[in-house]
Amino acid sequence: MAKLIAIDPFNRIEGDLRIEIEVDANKVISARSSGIMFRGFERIMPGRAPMDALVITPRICGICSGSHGVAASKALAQAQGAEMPENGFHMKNFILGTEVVMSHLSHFYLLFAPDLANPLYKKQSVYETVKQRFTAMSGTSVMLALKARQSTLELMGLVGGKWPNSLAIHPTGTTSTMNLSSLTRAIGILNEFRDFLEKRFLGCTLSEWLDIDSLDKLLKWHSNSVYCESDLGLFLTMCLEAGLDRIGKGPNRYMSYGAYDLPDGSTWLPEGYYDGRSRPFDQALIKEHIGVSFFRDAVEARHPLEGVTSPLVEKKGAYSWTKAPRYNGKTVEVGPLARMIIADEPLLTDMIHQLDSSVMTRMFARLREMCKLTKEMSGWLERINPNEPFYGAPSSRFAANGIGLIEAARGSLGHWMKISSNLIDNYQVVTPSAWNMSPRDENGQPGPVEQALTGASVADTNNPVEVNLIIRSFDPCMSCSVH
Ligand code: NFE
Ligand code: MG
Repeated sequence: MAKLIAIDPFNRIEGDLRIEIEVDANKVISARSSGIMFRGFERIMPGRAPMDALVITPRICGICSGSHGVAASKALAQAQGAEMPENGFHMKNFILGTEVVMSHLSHFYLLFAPDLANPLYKKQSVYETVKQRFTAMSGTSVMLALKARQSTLELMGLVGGKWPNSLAIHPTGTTSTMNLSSLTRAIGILNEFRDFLEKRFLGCTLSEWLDIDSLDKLLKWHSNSVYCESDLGLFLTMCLEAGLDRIGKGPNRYMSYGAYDLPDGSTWLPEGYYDGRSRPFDQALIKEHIGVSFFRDAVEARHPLEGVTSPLVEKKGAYSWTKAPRYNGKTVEVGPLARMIIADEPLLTDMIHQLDSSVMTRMFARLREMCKLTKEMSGWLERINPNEPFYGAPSSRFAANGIGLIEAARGSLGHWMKISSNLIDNYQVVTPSAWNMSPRDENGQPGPVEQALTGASVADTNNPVEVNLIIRSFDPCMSCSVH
């Protein structure tokens, strides 16, 4: 007989998540993901001056406030037709990059890896080492990662003035500036962080690691006794021995808004949609469904510019405060794996072809991105010119609506702002975790995590570690999800 298991609250994630799974003969036969609180940021915004978005929306989340700031600033810039000096691009990219790197590092060491020290994995050959390094709050690598995380916070202070909720991010650039001394300090801190990655996380240089461009080369790297003892090497051993390459298959449709705008109009990471083939991305195809979400509306699915946020606690059949965003009516996965596939990153593209989407590929994409970003960020620092402006003249005139689409740590983040008479008329936010943690849509299609859980084997229903790992591989943030 099927057994219903509710995990509520789900621990070691951002915000409050309830997961319900139905398990029959040790297999998950259905899953429900619920955002269990209403926060109402979209209700706070109407009637306010548009620039208030820079102060209010970062408060949606304690871990990705900079990302919301950058998205809001981009929406405002579009609404004003604002221009930004070159330094503004590099500063905002550096702030966003630092936040993403910090988030990926925290996710791996503080949120994800402690599950590998679960007694379920006692039989794995590296269990004792895993336990010693990754046990929550006391693992030897966890303690070093905390120190490395601290250095990313120092970087945030230097470049963004403070974190969380930097006030330096504006449509026309940043009100924080850098001089030779702060630039030198930032380069030093970034080098220290890189040192942690090379010595502890990778066991090889960043360049050696980034040169690995296929699964074959990854396995060859892993067969070297030096590398397989690094934290990443150990993680790979666990993935292969515990079968993390075979659980957590997502919808295999991926989306990225593209990110890290560059002064020449290009982006460092491309936008795109992938469903087995690369296709152009069109934001007009996004709609949010509310069929099983606690919201009232005469219309089931709307484009965010026309979005309505009207809470309805007693709604029959509803089980989540998260709306269900869909692209062209389809469930899509967002996040580092989506970004790496859409950017045609060689290692992840090969892994996805040979291994399919799984806990392992999703985690490797995130960790790959952390390393790629760390390298790229040095370049952005070098391009900052302390003798040039960081900030263009502000304006209080808003001639159009604004859409700010960026890639936050967990995936595609969009702010849609409708303006009338220089005031906000409607403000809709669609977060990465709304995409990945969404409940069913009006057509009954489960969200990506619900889908990834369905079909998973659970060895011990009293200790469903596989379920934890599948959910955590998406790095959910429910504060963002319900905003
Ligand atoms: Ni609250 Fe966030 C990121 C955003 S996830 S962490 O990354 O937006 O939905
Ligand atoms: Mg929203």
